[in-house]
Amino acid sequence: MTGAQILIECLKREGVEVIFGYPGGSVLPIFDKLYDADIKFILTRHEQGAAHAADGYARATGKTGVCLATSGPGATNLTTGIANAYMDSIPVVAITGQVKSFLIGNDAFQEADVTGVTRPITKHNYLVKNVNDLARIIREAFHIASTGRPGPVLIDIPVDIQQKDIDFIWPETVDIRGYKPTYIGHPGQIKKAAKLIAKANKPIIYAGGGVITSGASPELKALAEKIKAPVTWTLMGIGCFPATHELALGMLGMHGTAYANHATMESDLIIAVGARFDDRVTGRIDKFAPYAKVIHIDIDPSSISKNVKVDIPIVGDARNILKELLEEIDKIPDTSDWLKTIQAWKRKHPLTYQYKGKINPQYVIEQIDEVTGGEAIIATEVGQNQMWAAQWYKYKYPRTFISSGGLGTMGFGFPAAMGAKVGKPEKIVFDVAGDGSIQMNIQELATCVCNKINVKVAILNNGYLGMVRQWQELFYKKRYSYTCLYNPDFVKLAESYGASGIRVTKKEDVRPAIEKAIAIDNTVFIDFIVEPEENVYPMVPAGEAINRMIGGMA
Ligand SMILES: Cc1ncc(C[n+]2csc(CCOP(=O)(O)OP(=O)(O)O)c2C)c(N)n1
Ligand SMILES: [Mg+2]
Repeated sequence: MTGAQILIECLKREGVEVIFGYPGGSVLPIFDKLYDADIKFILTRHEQGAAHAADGYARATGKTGVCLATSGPGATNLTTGIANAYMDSIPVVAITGQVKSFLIGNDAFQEADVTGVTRPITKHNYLVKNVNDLARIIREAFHIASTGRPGPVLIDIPVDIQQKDIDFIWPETVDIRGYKPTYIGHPGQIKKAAKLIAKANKPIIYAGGGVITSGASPELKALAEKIKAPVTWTLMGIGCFPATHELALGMLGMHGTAYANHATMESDLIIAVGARFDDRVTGRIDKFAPYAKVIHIDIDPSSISKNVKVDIPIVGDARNILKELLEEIDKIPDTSDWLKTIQAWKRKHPLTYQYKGKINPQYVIEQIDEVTGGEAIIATEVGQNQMWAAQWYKYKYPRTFISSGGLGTMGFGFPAAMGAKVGKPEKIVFDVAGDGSIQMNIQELATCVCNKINVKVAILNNGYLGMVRQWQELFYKKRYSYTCLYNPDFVKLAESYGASGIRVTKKEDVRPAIEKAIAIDNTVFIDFIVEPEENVYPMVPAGEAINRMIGGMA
């Protein structure tokens, strides 16, 4: 078999159902084999779209996403998508063509040092130098991407390696020296944690994306209910605990709820599960949760005590550890006063907004929630749209909120929604978009239409790079430096691609438009003309403690 055939055979054996990608000179042998392979290939219109689609597919399904691009510009176009998956710990295998082996380092046509470029943004990467290593490398790549703390792995394959003929040997097992993630938590640490929990009066569970990755939502819910602790979550943790649950506090941090931030600051015990105390969560670090002891459950030992000093670290898989912890806890703390205080905060300081004559973006999200009954998959772009989608939709299940957390990549949402829809065709998939962000990968309209990938894009069209404008309004004396947008006619633009477009300017038309968009059997852009200078509140100004919120509690 040739290297290209080996690649396709290995992908099939790894269970790959779909590849997102774009062709070019250095991957012609692979594309020739794809021509009649029984793996679905989706031709995106930009390699960045392919990387984000593979990422969105992985987030929605829990499987490893795969993208493929040619050498040089194809590969460098993947890099934002790779960095995005890296920051959010998403399993993606990126395959790139490379110039012929003997030309590497020669400034050959379309040569880029892709393993060099992607070293700091991949969990691991490979340049295949010998075709005999190819099958082993592919197996290792899938293993590394999907185990431990997941992440993207890149395989760079020179054209001559793709063409070389050898006997195919499938490595039955994977054994990588120096890579043995810990899954089982230390029993002594789990015992200590149980003891600390028994003594707490104001515990809080702080859950992150790791809960979703490890499939630990049922155990998390069982823990919260057993010890009667309120649960707050990060942007990446959205969906890990039902937003409608009485113990739910919503998201914490810069645009978290007032009660989540106050509960965190007042708590005497933080049980952190699969979260990493990101600066958008902690705010000013030396003022963060001054009374709290911290239990930190995480599969990545390098996350522990990185930002916040941890009293009881437990390294391992969140689901395993929560199961053990649940068995270990026999004494239940008395949290009744604590829950009463929090209930009062929740009643007094809910998320709110005011109607000023134009459509409120928050209202659009509420209506999408009501129409879909909280059952849709919601992808987002980055900016205000993302925060409103995080705040106002009531997520009930893991893997239903797909958003660029760590990297904050404008242009992620639309191709990610496309990938999610490919992985979960039975679901209604929305991309909640900004008028700025949507233009960063708008070319993927063609991919959606050609492949009948039916995605609904709700553009919260405020005519601004809204989140940046909000910072300029609040911290730069309203000097709106290059944040006002001149936009195309999104309805006509969608139609020109063969998609559908709806424009909505009045509040009473919001819900019917959402219903109509869902009923249309096509990709739809809904252009919601919203209040241009609406802000996302509450807001913790950068560098402040998280209970010092604008629009929060006094
Ligand atoms: C690729 C990229 N470039 C720049 C930024 C900085 N940035 C963050 S939010 C934002 C504005 C986004 O505008 P829009 O998509 O219209 O969303 P809105 O905030 O108005 O909802 C910008 C420019 C970014 N996050 N990503
Ligand atoms: Mg905008």
